[in-house]
Amino acid sequence: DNLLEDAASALQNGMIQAWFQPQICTDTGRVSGFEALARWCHPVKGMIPPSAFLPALEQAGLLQKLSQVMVQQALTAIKSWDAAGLKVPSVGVNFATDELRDPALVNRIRWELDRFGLTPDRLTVEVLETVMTDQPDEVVARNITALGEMGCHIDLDDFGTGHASIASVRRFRVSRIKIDRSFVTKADHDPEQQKMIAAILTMAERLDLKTLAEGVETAGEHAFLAQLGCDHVQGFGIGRPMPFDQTLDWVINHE
Ligand code: G
Ligand code: G
Ligand code: MN
Ligand code: NA
Repeated sequence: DNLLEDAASALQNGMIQAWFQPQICTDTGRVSGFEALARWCHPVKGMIPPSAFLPALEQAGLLQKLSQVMVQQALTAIKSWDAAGLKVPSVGVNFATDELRDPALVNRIRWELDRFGLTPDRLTVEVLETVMTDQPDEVVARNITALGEMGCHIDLDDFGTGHASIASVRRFRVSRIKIDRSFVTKADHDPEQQKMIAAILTMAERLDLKTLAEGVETAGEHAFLAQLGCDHVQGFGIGRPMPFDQTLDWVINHE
């Protein structure tokens, strides 16, 4: 249909862009990274969110092309921040399970990093918890492990909503879990939320996993998470996803 064709040509024509949402280290208050999020800037309809066009790209078989574009834009952003003397350790890119099935994925990412002259630790690969079942797809498992061994950070996205086994979290060398925002909402005053977050943070610490809380909207939530030792925070209360050209001022004003 129309959306399918439009989304495909938007991707080919560079109309789908990475926006960047900041992530903060709770200890130092400094920027620890950005998450790259796809945005379709439509000339007539305005900004179209991923929920509206990801299924179309998937149907068109273009998810691999999307992650290629997102990685390139993420690495371009890092080069610009570096050139401006801003410290942004790493950028996260989201990978759908289908994209992780690509046998050429690891070589392509290695090639892109080389081309940009960047070390693998500058790229964080975000994978969904649903990928990490007890019987993961062999290619997917091999790709994630190889990316981790190469030196990329592996973020487990939406943690707490899926069914990742602890065994697979370790086997895949996950570096950090992103605690889903459903746990973070009202975490400054709701005792049930606080219990679950405390349990997740304790588990992560015992397993040597870093932690990031998603969907942090209030100063109270931020303070509670910092107090419990959550390593990083991300959310509208810190900064909304923004186009690249706003990120430099954002980092300068923040630091
Ligand atoms: O940006 P927003 O909150 O609307 O994102 C909605 C969903 O789309 C999130 O689950 C996010 O992970 C996903 N998403 C955003 N950008 C990308 C992308 O470049 N690739 C993939 N596979 N998913 C993305
Ligand atoms: O699934 P993933 O974590 O990749 O999705 C990230 C999505 O969450 C993005 O679409 C982003 O716009 C959204 N998001 C980020 N911070 C907040 C927040 O503080 N509140 C809400 N409601 N959504 C957020
Ligand atoms: Mn994500
Ligand atoms: Na998430």
